Amino acid sequence: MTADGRRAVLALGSNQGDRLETLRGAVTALADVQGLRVLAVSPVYETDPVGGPEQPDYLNAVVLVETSLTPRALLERARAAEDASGRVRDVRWGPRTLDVDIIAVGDLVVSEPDLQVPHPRASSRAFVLVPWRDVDPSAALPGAGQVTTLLASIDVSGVRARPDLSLMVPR
Ligand code: A4P
Ligand code: MG
Repeated sequence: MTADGRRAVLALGSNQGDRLETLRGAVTALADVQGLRVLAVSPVYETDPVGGPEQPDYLNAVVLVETSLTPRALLERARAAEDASGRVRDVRWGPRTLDVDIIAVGDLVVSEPDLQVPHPRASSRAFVLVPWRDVDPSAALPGAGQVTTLLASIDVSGVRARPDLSLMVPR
């Protein structure tokens, strides 16, 4: 499917249920969205939970897409993928079957109560930046700088490669 438009970066996280299957389902769900094409999927990392209550480790990955959708339409699709994974929304930063965060959409800036793009916490989150650098070593977070530079000043010790787990770009 073609989807002329902007490059966008989506971050996936799961720490409940069959985490890998959930991430696979999310990539498939995103690939099925009209007006969105999956360009690349990062390696999978197992990560220490950041914030929230005590909770299990996450699997995290990043998906690069090309999309003609607006950030708001992307948010709707992201929420649909979260809901399809059986996610229940209770505690902020609490455990979840699936979290899909919109990290960046081209150079767009959105600042609304329920949608901020670029994602306001991405610049300090190793579980986003490490897999993002893997799929795009020259990536930059609009307003914050090069991903490699951001990574040089944060702790990445809670982010562990899981080369035994992998996601694929759907055909
Ligand atoms: N929202 C606003 N901007 C965005 C955006 N750019 N992308 C709003 C996605 N959502 C955005 O999110 C709450 C609301 O944020 C959404 O309804 C949407 O309107 P949520 O997913 O329902 O709840 P949440 O994820 O608990 O809150 P939040 O603030 O999105 O948390 P984060 O920042 O997503 O952090 N530790 C590890 N190791 N790995 C993780 O993946 N994830 C989180 C969640 C915490 N700790 C983690 C991980
Ligand atoms: Mg979220």
